[in-house]
Amino acid sequence: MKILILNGPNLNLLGKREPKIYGSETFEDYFESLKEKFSEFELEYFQSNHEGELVDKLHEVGFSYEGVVFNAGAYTHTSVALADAIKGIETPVVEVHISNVHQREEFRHKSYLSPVCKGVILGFGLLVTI
Ligand code: CA2
Repeated sequence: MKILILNGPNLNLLGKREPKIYGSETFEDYFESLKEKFSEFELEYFQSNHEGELVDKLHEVGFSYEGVVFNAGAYTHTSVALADAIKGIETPVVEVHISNVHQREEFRHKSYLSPVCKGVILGFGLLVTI
């Protein structure tokens, strides 16, 4: 089962800045623990700060992978292009956020992606447990 973990802008800074909001673990270390914990899945990780590259990646995997776990970062609150891309592919996409965006600024309460995603998970930090 192929699953893509897709991260958007600034998430390459995880573990390096703002530890109070986003924790102190780098995504690369976190990804290693995910691969160990979920060894029955074929996990792939891709991060980009560029909207078009995220669209391209969704198109690339969106007819062959079983799922995408997508933290679109700030594009969540702005991107019609990403919403259209999610709507246009067959693979189900789950929207995730590390922080509880509803406890934060008003502009983070709006998601263009939630209506076209299979589900939404937010506010649990980088939790590996199921
Ligand atoms: O809580 C989340 O996962 C967010 O998607 C993170 C985005 C933010 O714009 C969304 O509203 C909620 C920001 C990602 C920035 O990540 C950083 C990590 C470390 C240091 C600085 C930024």
